Amino acid sequence: MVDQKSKSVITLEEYIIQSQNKFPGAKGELSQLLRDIGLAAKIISREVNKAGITNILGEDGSTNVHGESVKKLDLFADEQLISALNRSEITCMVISEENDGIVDLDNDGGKYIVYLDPLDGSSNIDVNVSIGSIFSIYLRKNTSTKKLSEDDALQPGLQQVAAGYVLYGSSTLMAYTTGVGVSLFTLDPSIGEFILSNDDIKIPDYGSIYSVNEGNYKSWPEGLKKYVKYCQEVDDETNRPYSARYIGAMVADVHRTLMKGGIFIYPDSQEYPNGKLRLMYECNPLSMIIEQAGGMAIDGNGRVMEITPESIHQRTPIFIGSKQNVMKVKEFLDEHK
Ligand code: AHM
Ligand code: MG
Repeated sequence: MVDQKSKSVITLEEYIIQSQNKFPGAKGELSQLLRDIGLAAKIISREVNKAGITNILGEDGSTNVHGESVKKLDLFADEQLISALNRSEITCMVISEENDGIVDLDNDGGKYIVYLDPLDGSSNIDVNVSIGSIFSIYLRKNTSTKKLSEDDALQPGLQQVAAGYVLYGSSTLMAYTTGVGVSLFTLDPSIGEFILSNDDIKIPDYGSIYSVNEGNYKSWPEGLKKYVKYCQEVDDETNRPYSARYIGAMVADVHRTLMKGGIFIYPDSQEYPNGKLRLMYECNPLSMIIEQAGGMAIDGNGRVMEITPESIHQRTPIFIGSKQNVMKVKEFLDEHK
């Protein structure tokens, strides 16, 4: 933890350097990588905030009011993040929701692999609701082989060396973990800097908010149907009925869960037998954040981060949030297997 008494305002850059100084011998590469992501986040945030004005919402190749051709915001975010990661030559490969295969950055000495969901919740863009960017960082497995392959990147979430997200909401914030707690920064647009707001954020052990797309109720597993009915029952002792909240952008729903407690669920269903959300660039990084904050993330059976991945875009069901809430839903799922 950084000594906050010595300084009232700490920027993301200062915080990363101070944190790195606690590990003598650290080469500063991961720190650089996090700073690069911070820079891309500021650029994306700027574009998100003027999306309506510049008509950036248009399809690829369309023309904005200034007669300039515009890109969809999710492709813009993808490009910004990849080019920021390419600056310092420490990332060898990127895997992104926007690209079918791996993106080889041609940095032969680069030892990091970065997974990205450049703009999560993109269906929210058109209606001015929160969206975010998610990242997950691994060390390259086979440094001896020159040619990069998906196999280098297929590692369980437990191997993540860092993970985090940027949320473009009523303000822009960035949360990340390197495996020693979760730090949260808020972007001050007047000075263009992320400012430390909390350097060891913890999720409440129990919360009374549940978050799931109830429109899919009919195709849910029986245990989940029963759990959601349980959430809606009246019981003063457990603060039920819970409130239902669903933004439709995982990063925003999970951020609220981190701050307020409760549970976010995207289950397996008849429509999506493996769930809808992506293991490598949605579920693993957000699971690492929530676990580092003291919460839990399971796929209905075991820990999300223990899943051995078989493909870079694979999906998984997820039940994530406050410990007591996740343990409760697991009881229901087990009972109705
Ligand atoms: P996206 O990354 O293409 O935006 O899709 C993933 C999003 C998640 O952010 C969100 O939790 C989920 O899809 C919402 O799905 P649904 O509309 O089925 O509830
Ligand atoms: Mg997404």
